[in-house]
Amino acid sequence: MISALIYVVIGAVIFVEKEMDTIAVGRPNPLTGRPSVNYRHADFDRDGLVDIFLPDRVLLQRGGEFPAALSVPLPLPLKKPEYDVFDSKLYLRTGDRLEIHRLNGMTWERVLRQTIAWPDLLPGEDETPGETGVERTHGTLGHYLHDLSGNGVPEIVVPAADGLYIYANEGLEYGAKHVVDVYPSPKVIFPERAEVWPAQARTIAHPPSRLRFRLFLDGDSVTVLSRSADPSGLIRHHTSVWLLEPKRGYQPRDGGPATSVTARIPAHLQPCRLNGDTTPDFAAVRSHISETSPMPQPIQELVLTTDGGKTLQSFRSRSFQTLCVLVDFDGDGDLDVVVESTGLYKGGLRESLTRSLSERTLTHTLAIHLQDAQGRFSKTPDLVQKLAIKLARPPFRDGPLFAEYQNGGSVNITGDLNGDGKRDLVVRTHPERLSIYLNDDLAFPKTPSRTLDIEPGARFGVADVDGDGRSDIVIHREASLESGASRRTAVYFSRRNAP
Ligand SMILES: [Ca+2]
Ligand SMILES: [Ca+2]
Ligand SMILES: [Ca+2]
Ligand SMILES: [Ca+2]
Repeated sequence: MISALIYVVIGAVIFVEKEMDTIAVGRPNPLTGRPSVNYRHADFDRDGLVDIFLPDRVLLQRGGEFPAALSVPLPLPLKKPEYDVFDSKLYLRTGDRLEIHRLNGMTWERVLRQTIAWPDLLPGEDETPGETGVERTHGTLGHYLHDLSGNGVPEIVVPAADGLYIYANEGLEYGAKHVVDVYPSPKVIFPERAEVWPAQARTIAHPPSRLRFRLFLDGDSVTVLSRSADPSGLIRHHTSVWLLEPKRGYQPRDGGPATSVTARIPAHLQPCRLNGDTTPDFAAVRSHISETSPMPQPIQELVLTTDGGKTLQSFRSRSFQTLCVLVDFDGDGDLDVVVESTGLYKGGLRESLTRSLSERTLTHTLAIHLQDAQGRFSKTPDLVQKLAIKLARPPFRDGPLFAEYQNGGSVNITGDLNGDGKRDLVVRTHPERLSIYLNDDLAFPKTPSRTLDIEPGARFGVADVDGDGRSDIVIHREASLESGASRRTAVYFSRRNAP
């Protein structure tokens, strides 16, 4: 990790650049705006500063920096352990073993090592080496520690085919498992029609059953979300909330779960959380090519409901795929709708073609529809920002930059760069420039607050790398095979510009 320092000043924000090749930031979840990252945060050395938890090492923080000398490899007793962290302690689940380590200075001190019979892997969980045939030697970051009993010591929860396996800490070690059955009943899938002739072809298939649901743990409650199909092709979502009783072997409280069922909604809508109330929300974004106009045009449509499917709201725009359609733009805790549209197809066929063949600048519009306290999204946008995105060549002849634009990779509204709770905008407005627009009282300035340089071949992401509540900008430069250089990642840490 080479640490180069570049200070870039924008208003109340300074960017400090660091080379951090171990950090990877991918596309955000389009329905939450949360970036996908290869790390988590935890304070392993208990100094009150957030450290970076990677699948093979911990990067300790010292005053906003992650010095190379304070990169601590994770203990690796066997191949592929699943790591988790609770209260600064590192847990390793592997083979038939559990270990707990604590960081003492720069060394891991083992505080527990015991054998445990873990349940068999669920079908579909991969145990085989990757496609390259090279077995992965480092571990993965898991989420199996949950403090169900609320006593400050986590239970280990592992979903298995026959129920939820819960292992509780019983003083020195983790004790016997408790199998808790909170799963919905499996549905029978009827087999294809069987041949009756010739006799050799006759077989009786045992109808396979299928179980598909989602589980959420929160304190001592387990929420199970499952769906049932309707002859109409629509779907009902069922929610069961079980309360576990740690004192009774973690069995669910008598009287069964609290249940609710949604109205019938289109099958492609996914459960998500759009606001803080207890009614489940659903949303989906879909893209298709409209053939009704002389020139085929990309259309994106967002459909969502915040009242359990009773009413649907939809937003449709002429747009390629966008990065994210829901973010909490104003920081009130409720997600707001982002509608982007491209100016590439404006006007008639002739104008669109001329633009594709000869113009290097794309016009792009971003519109925000805020969610109100009743869970409704405003019909007319609360904010409209027009952007000009310059490519290296006209779209028809452009390569990677137009492809990036079509993938939604040029415009990112998921970050909060100055930590005020309001989303800020990062746009590649030029092949070699990122423009940053700070959200000032729910408005963006016409010209960027500041710009950062970026190579044409690099891609950018936005995520809070150091866990200070301010999003940082991450630039990944792809490796060039000829030069033999490995991928290089620069993190532009957002810092408060102290007067
Ligand atoms: Ca720390
Ligand atoms: Ca909001
Ligand atoms: Ca902000
Ligand atoms: Ca940050």
